Amino acid sequence: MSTPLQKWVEEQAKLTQPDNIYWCDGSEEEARKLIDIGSKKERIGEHFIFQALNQDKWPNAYLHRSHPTDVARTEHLTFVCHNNKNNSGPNNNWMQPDEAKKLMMKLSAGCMKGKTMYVLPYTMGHPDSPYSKACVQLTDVSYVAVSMRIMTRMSKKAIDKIGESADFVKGIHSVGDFDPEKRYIMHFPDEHLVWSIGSGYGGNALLGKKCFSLRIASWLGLQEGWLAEHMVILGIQDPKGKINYITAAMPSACGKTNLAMLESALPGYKIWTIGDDIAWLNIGPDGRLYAINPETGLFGVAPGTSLKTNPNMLHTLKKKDFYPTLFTNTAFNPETNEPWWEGLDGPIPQNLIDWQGKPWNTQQGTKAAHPNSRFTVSIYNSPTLSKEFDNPIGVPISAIILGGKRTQLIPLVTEALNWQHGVFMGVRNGSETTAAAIHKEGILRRDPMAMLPFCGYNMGDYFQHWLNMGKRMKHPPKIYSVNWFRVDDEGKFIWPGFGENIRVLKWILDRVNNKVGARETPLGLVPELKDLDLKGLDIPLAKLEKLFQVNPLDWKEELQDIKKFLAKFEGNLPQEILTEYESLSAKLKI
Ligand code: GTP
Ligand code: SPV
Ligand code: MN
Repeated sequence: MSTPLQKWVEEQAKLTQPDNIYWCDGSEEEARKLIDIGSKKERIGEHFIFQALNQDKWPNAYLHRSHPTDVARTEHLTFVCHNNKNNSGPNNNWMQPDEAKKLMMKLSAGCMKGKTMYVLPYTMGHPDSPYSKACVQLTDVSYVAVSMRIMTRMSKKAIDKIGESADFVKGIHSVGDFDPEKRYIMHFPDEHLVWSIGSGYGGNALLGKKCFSLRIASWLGLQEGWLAEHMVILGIQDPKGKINYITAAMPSACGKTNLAMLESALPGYKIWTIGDDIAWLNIGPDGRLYAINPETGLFGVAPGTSLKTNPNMLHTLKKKDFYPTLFTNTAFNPETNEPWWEGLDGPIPQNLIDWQGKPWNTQQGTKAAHPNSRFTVSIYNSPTLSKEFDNPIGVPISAIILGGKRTQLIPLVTEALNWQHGVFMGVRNGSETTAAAIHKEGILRRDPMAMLPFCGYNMGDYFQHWLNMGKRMKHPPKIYSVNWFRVDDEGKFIWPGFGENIRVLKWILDRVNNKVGARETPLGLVPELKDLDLKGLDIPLAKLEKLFQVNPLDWKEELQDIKKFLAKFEGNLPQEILTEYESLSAKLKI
């Protein structure tokens, strides 16, 4: 007798027609075998899937070059297919589920011919955690199988957990022929199913990540009373050794990975990493909010990563004794057999090969590494890994930070007056767009809680869910907005960022622990400059003041933009959000 899982795999094999089916067990030996296959047999275009890098300098590291059109998430090809269109909301593309399935069946028929179907059993969250979920993904490319082994807990334990049940999280993935016209990432929230074709890129292809752990999980969270969020989780240790845990939501490529592994510029403070991208938040029996990171890997942006900006990441990437680390679409130095990207320490090497495998011409003004080139590395390699990482119930959260890339208007840090005010802060969150998704860079887009591309249901209902969660907590975390990216009149960042961000975190801890006061502005509470530890920094007073400036005249356009955005959710927008909007307008006297 076959189990529902086996039957499901057989059914998919009938449709996609692979030459072989291979059930992965997540072992190290198996990963070696997959790397070997990807280095010698499987190709994308003219390149093998994996190319071994300098093993002395970058132990167990491999370079992967994607199809040239397949370099970032494709939000316009991503659909959330609820039966009722309104449940998907104005924030998602929608297709009627039967119609979406018909389309996917057509595109998938025979798509694995001549290939191996890898069956990947994994859990998101520690298998012993009451919050973890058992999942199975199918894929037809070794790159995705190896990446999933780094990013998730892939093992037979997931199969044991599923047992005879038909209730497991299903992912069907094929790179198809990489045709961007036939590329779809389809979500079926009520069936716990993600079906993706035509892309091998992270968020489109590692289906445990954004597709399940945010889009589907956020929908589960709405029904079951928890939150799935695009957030970092970290512990901040103070000079007395006390550790407070916080989370931070920031849109893609806005600094989460850097914050999660921050090397403190203040003596006595230390950061402990729990997660750099996704948090699942549950209310504990003590009325506090607890966070787990469902992932086990870091899929981080390479450009800008250096010993200066993120030394802990460089140590993570170079650590011996774990297997393996992948670099995707970075440049390559053929003389030393090393990966390279813009912003890496040292002089720019001569004769670089660009991310597409062609000699890099410095005159052309192109980047050698793709701006969204990434590394995939195990979080267990990180020297800053928290000892609570595998704690099945997670860590209690004292503060939630909401951030984005705003060159104007938004102060370095602002504390919300209460939970509802903080939720509104998150709702009006915006960011200037980056290279992590395919769209024009540098344009302001509203991105509530950094979840706009990842909320698997109507965001109006999502705002209400946040408000409800606040009411259920006896000790809700305080909420803060941060912005590392405000610029001066010359367009230069005022705040040094990176390791110096600890100064802002210290103020947040001091507030959480009732050690300092604050100054009220129309937006909320900001630090008195005397309470912000600026020792050793050399920022002129006028610029410091600019970091916290709230000029009501500048806010006119911003308020109009917020209002326009809120109007999209009419019919599902909670009254409390409108009340907060009116209150902000009144405070700014606009
Ligand atoms: P995703 O993985 O896409 O979700 O991105 P992320 O939010 O983890 O972003 P990440 O930490 O990788 O940072 C993205 C870019 O922002 C990199 O180029 C960093 O160098 C830059 N960055 C990060 N922190 C700071 C900061 O404090 N100040 C400035 N100016 N830049 C920063
Ligand atoms: C992001 O874009 O927010 C990422 C990378 O973290 S991806 O896995 O593609 O979503
Ligand atoms: Mn992300």
